[in-house]
Amino acid sequence: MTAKYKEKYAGYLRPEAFPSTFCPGCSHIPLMEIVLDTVKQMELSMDEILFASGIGCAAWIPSPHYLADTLHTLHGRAIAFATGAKLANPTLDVFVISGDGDLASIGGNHLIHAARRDIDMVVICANNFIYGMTGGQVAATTPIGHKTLTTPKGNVDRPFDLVNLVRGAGAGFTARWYAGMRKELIESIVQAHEHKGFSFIDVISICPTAHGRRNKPPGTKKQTPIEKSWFVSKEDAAAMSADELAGKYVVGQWGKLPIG
Ligand SMILES: Cc1ncc(C[n+]2csc(CCOP(=O)(O)OP(=O)(O)O)c2C)c(N)n1
Ligand SMILES: [Mg+2]
Repeated sequence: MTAKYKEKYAGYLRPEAFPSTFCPGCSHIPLMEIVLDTVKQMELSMDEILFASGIGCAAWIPSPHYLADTLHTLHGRAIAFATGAKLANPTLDVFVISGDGDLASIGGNHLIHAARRDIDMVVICANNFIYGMTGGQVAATTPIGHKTLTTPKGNVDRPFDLVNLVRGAGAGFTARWYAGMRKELIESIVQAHEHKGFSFIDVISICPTAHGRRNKPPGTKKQTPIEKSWFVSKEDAAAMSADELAGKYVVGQWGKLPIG
């Protein structure tokens, strides 16, 4: 941690958590900073926020890095713990920051039911398409055809569209961005925090170590298949056919779906 970085995040990051365990090139790092930059911009006190996470590399974003109260919980159970904390202290600002495996695979039931019950919290999913921390096994978010530790010939199962899953379950605020879309992410985190009820942000995150190196385009040194052409705004997507949208990730913000 450089002196400049230490100064920038004094009161927000724990210097003793550095050097961090994140690999070089991991997008969980900019996401870790973007959430703090947004907290600063909103002038929220770190003393009045609870950050909950489960288990995984993404779960390390708040704990041990953030200088705040953190709940580093059981795998898949961050939302359950966060719900309990919110019920016990409704004035608490509750943020859950965890991975796609944690929130949507083992924790999928907690995710959809917290959305259905409209529990007032902000859930940020660092979605790197795999179980990164344990070596890169296939997850409920792995794109079709992508190679993982457990699908060496390519994943054959349809992945969850996390925004549509959570929106279908009842969430009133949902968004999806790539971790490099800093401005958009900050704006969505502000709006998610202002939204009274369940908010969910799907953040596509590069994992060079466990996902990128198995799926990099042939002939390049890039450690990820993720590129700008993957992302289509929801406005542009509205004019595209299902075939044109195959393999794309629609980015933007969405409100509540009507029941029925
Ligand atoms: C009950 C239980 N099952 C499995 C594990 C092993 N495990 C730890 S983290 C993890 C996956 C984490 O993936 P994700 O949430 O996507 O985070 P990432 O590491 O990709 O950022 C798994 C399967 C565990 N710790 N506990
Ligand atoms: Mg993951």
